[in-house]
Amino acid sequence: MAEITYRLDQRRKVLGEFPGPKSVALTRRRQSVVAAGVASSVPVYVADADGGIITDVDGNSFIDLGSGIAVTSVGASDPAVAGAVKEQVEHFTHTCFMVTPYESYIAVAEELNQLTPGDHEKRTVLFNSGAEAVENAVKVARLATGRDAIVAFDHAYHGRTNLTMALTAKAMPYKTNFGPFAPEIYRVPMSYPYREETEIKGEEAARRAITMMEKQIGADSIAAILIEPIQGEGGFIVPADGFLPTLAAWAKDKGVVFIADEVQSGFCRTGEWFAVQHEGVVPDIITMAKGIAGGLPLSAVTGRAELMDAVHPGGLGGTYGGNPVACVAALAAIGSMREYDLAGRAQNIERIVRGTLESLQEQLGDSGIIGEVRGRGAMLAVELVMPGTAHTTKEPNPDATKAIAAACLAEGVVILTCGTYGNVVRLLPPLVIGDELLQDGLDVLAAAIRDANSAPR
Ligand code: PLZ
Repeated sequence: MAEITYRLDQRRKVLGEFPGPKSVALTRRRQSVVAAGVASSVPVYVADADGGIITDVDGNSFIDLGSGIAVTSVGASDPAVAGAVKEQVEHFTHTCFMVTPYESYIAVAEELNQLTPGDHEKRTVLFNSGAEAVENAVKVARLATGRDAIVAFDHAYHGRTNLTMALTAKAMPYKTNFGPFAPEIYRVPMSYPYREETEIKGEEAARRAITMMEKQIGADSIAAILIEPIQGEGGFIVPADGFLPTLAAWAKDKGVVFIADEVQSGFCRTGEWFAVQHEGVVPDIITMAKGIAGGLPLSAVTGRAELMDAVHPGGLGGTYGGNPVACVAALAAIGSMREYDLAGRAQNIERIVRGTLESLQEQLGDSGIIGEVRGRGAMLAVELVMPGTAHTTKEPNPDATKAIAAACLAEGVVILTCGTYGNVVRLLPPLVIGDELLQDGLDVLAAAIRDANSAPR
């Protein structure tokens, strides 16, 4: 396997003042010009980024355990991506694939048709964002089936456009006061093993959702089931084994399109190319974005040829969809994933992270604040609960979660939170991060969790 080389020193460094004066000045400048609705979780401004490091305008170096929300899996300045982009922009930045098409779009479609699960005939269409991919997967499913209803799950996140807000579960900050929402969206229970009242197998959890679909919507009215195989924003929820395969089998039987939203979980993140592969599930349609193009905005919908090609010519598209710069970046990023075996590296990241966090959980014991350590590959999380509730009420602990993220940041570690209850710390390091740097970041996280655990209550 090829060795990864880095351009920036792969070490954490936080200077005295934090945030530094240049970042403080930029925050002030921003406040009078940037809309308040777009918030940033970290109060520093980026100067450079490479491998597992982000540097800021004041000379601090942070360990990146977020990858810009699971995007820069190959790093934020992968030489192959950077080279391909440079070369492309010197020729043409855009012509619009719907006007004067180009080869790289076709090459991305070839890659995705081959990489996504299942050996059936497939077709691909490209867009810019994850939300746009989800919107278009829904368009295809509705048109191909002639049905209206779309089923989404508790804790789901699918985007911020009107249709994808409707598909997203959490009100604040995503939906509150942004309605009215798109109609014909139905929500059914997810399999969330840690929070089930009594232990329930994946198949039973799927039956619970299926009964609801059959009784409250009617199978014949359902165009598609849309699901994140591992839920992202909702809390890195891994459904119980058997949940996804049971739903997929039911969908197949009822002529319901099974859409896997792999916007966050795709492209080696979970230790496989796609998270559905852990359970051998073959979706009819798969939505992709984030990790696909090394940081360039690109998204894709790949699906069964007969569904995708049901749409009339001109029915799908958009000015920038499959922009040529983003397409060559995707081809380069996918190349790097293969060259450096990033799926294998994600599995290695899981071993290292679990080694640290599971032993910490054991040390803190049943009365500690770690409710659960979960996830797959390099999509891992810690769910935090109130002291003494880990095995009883499992009362969420969003305050500790915020305190831990802030403590990590002050020590030079960028870490993200998520979860319906705001009580999950999630780890999404670039897959190219070095073992030592990752361990340093984890040690900082472990210390922050310990501190929160022993903080006065
Ligand atoms: N589907 C599964 O995770 C984006 C959103 C962050 P876009 N997740 C990060 C935020 O607060 O906006 C996401 C996802 C899944 C769809 C999306 C939407 O992708 O590229 O943000 O539109």
